[in-house]
Amino acid sequence: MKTKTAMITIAGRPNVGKSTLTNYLVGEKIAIVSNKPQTTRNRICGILTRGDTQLVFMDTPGYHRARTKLGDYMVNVTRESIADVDLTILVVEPIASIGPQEEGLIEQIRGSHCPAILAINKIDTVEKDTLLSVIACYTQAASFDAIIPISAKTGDGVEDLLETCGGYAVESPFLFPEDMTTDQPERQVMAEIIREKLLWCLDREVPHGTAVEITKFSERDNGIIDIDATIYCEKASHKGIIIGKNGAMLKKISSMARTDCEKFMGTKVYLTTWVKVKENWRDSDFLVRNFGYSE
Ligand SMILES: Nc1nc2c(ncn2[C@@H]2O[C@H](COP(=O)(O)OP(=O)(O)OP(=O)(O)O)[C@@H](O)[C@H]2O)c(=O)[nH]1
Ligand SMILES: [Mg+2]
Repeated sequence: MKTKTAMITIAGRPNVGKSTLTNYLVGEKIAIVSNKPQTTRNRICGILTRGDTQLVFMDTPGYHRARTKLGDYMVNVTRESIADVDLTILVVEPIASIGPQEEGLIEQIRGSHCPAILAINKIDTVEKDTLLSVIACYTQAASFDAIIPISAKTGDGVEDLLETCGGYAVESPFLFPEDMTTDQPERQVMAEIIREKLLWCLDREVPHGTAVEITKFSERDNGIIDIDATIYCEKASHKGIIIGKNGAMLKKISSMARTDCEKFMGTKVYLTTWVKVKENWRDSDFLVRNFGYSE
């Protein structure tokens, strides 16, 4: 069988729904999602193989003005992911005005000389008139190969998007096994699941200043998996918030995380969590790298 593949970058400002879209495209939850900006910190690869075509989607951190070393890293990941791919999907909110983040990304896409399409997401939240004005606004601003309105939440338009993506596939052997949906090691998925629950349960700077390290990941003879995880935060006061009164918050976070870890692993998981402080780690080159945020 002659096979085809395409490397496709999914870019956009924070919180537009890139990770939600990635999950919908590959049909499995492989990227964490939250209602807070800057959820994704690394390039997350999502793979979809259908018939003779393999599409490799790269979910990227939301493009923003970096204020920490971690932010610098995230913005760099996005920048590098746009260069040299078969296609970039720029995901935007259904808003008829173009912000500096979109302008910056459009500029980079242009510089890459790679094809790009626009996905206007969250169309489940707007009226048709608004959508038309968004389309008009972006049509004027840049020349995309296609503009496709979608809802990553309901799946509306996603099949259209997939079909369009397929058109950019080029003859090549498959890059990953056919049943693979992500290239992330299981450990990393577990750490990300815990970070997602931190984002869901905590407010303001607290979850943004966390990093999760899996210190133990082992399987018993009966299939049960033991996971030890350390949650790092930036301040002693944050540690108190994460643990909560009588440990209630940490218990809630761990229990939510365990449910998802079990779903992903397909087996029973024992999860033990600790909280430690690493003062302002997001501004330390060494610690940012140490927590896995490096090329
Ligand atoms: N109503 C609606 N909400 C959506 C849709 N897509 C995503 N969302 C919501 O938008 C929020 C952000 O989604 P994410 O997928 O985490 O966004 P992201 O672009 O990956 O964000 P970063 O990783 O921070 O850059 C979440 O609350 C999602 O549930 C959509 O099509 N419709
Ligand atoms: Mg994301």
